[in-house]
Amino acid sequence: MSTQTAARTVPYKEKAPFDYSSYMRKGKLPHIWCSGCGHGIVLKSLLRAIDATGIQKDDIAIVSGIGCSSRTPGYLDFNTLHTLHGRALPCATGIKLAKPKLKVIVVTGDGDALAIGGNHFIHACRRNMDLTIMVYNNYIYGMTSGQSSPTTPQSMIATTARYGSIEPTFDTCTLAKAAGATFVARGTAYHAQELEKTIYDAIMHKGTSVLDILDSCPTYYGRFNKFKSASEMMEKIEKDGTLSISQADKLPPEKREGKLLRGVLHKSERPEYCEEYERLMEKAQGK
Ligand SMILES: Cc1ncc(C[n+]2csc(CCOP(=O)(O)OP(=O)(O)O)c2C)c(N)n1
Repeated sequence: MSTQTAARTVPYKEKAPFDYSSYMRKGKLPHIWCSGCGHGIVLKSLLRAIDATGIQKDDIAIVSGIGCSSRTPGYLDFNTLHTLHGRALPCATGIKLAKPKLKVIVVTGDGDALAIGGNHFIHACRRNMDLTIMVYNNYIYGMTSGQSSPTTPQSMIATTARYGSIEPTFDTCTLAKAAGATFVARGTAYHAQELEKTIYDAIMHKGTSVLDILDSCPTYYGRFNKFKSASEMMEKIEKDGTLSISQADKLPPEKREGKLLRGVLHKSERPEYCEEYERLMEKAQGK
């Protein structure tokens, strides 16, 4: 077999490099994230997805709680709100009710969304308000130095689980679907282009969309659990530990064992909360 690259029959479609800077508050840089952290990759996928929607910056609000991932809105040139730990969703709910025309995107960590904010999370899913909830799932509390979170896998080491966590984990997607979210998907920082498409679909969905985004914290989770490098960690967890739905469909059950699925896992239609609320107000006003 020839080792030469076959002549390219279809020419590359020249694409101008994406201009992230038009969406950034450059004065807020440098960012706080450690080298090897996946949060920056997710930020870039988010910006490309927003750009593809064609929604204007002023028509978008990005809301976060507290944590490394929750620092994202501070770097972005949209309407942004950095709130309290676990309270991104109630604040986002208030914004959406007051300004239903805004596209509200919530950026939250696994600790922020599913531990201290867990109750808000299930009720946001239940209401089906048009919110895009991006859970940056790095299996740990990154900002406060690696305590275990509701997604820390069993037997893995955290600051508060020195001999391995014994707690069963939440599966963000199963939880979101059970609580009533009408769009549930999973992506990873490793599969950045696929993630961009999934974020785009989530933003375009009317109703509560939840994205479980597998991400990495090499500084704490990686170091504690003896991953040799940030890239090894990403490859083992995000690349080898997941399968796209289309890949999984072609595999026998034993080859899918232990792998998390990527892609849109659930999609349904239900009345959106703000539209229902609008109807209720009209009824109350006798219209
Ligand atoms: C009420 C309250 N409790 C605890 C904290 C401390 N705290 C700040 S960030 C954080 C965890 C962040 O973890 P996560 O949400 O998973 O985001 P990551 O930093 O991993 O991106 C905690 C416990 C706080 N700021 N406020």
